[in-house]
Amino acid sequence: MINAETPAIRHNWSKEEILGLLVKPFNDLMFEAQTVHRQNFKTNKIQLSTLMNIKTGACPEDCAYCPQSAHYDTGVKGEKMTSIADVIDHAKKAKDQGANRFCMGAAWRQPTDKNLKHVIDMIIAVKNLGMETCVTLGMLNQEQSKRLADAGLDYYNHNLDTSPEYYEKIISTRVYEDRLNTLTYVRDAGINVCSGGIIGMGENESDRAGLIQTLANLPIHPESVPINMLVKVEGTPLDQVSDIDSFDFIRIIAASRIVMPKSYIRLSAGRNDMNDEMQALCFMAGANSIFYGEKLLTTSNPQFKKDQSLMQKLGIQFSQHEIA
Ligand code: SAM
Ligand code: DTB
Ligand code: SF4
Repeated sequence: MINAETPAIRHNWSKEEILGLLVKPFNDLMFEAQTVHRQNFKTNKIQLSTLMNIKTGACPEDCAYCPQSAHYDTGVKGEKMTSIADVIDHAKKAKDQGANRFCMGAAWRQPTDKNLKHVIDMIIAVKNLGMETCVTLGMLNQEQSKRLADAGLDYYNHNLDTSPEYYEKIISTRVYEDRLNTLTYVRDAGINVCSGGIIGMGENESDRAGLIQTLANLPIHPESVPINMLVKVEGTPLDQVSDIDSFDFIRIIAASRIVMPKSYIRLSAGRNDMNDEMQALCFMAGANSIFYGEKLLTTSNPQFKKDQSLMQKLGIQFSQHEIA
């Protein structure tokens, strides 16, 4: 622990302040982020979430990054919902490998009430294995959020994805306000909020700052903030977008850590395109969670063994008790 006064949690960040963080000399930014990290979390420990797609493809939404949208020809076929037995199998394997949270995703705009009943059965089955649960099912209304809370759901993932201004360049089938409303219903129902975004979709520096600012100025910070690096999938409108500079991505992690000091910052999609050194710098910048398991939803993620070896090299432990 660094012996410094812990600054108050703020919800009034200006875009200029966040842009100011993003252009600091790299080492100064890293030092500040690591200091904030050590004031709020145990060092050398990360939280592990394993993902499973419980409903693949044929999604009516047109999110320009997404291989599961029915609007693009990506080779991902629409499938029926998976069975509970399959979910239990995957969750057991994830637990055996050391994950403490199991996240189930569905390619829906919004679940129907019948869909939700199946998901609730899955949540109960995974909780019975002693794991934390997270689901990401698209937009929810108040009533659906309450049903999930009553089932004992621990986290709901719903990403803001980008800045309010850039959003309409990425999705036309819903508006930013819809996303914010879902986050409000989830928060009000008493479920932990998991919300972050994607970097590398052709957005500019101001959009990146705008995403972090919107997350940091929510009335309560999301407990979990996934920062995804775009996985470019052939057939999506973004498959030819230019690569993001690695240092710019690491800076986003550091700025997120500084403005949301008590949130878990998850180094999310895109790790297969990062070398060990880049990931190590992301952990130094304050990332303390990863998606752990060979697959994300439809694309690949590092093998369990590869992550275990990286954590060993870095002296990082998998733990459920990371709060200082
Ligand atoms: N359909 C639901 C929804 O959109 O909320 C849940 C599943 S959706 C695939 C969950 C999140 O995955 C998206 O909000 C987005 O942030 C992320 N995602 C999807 N495709 C991605 C890609 N190609 N690269 C990085 N992140 C991606
Ligand atoms: C999140 O922020 N990233 C995850 C999870 N939440 C659901 C999904 C990443 C998906 C990457 C593309 C794919 O595998 O389809
Ligand atoms: Fe559908 Fe979610 Fe993909 Fe958008 S991100 S197309 S809502 S699965």
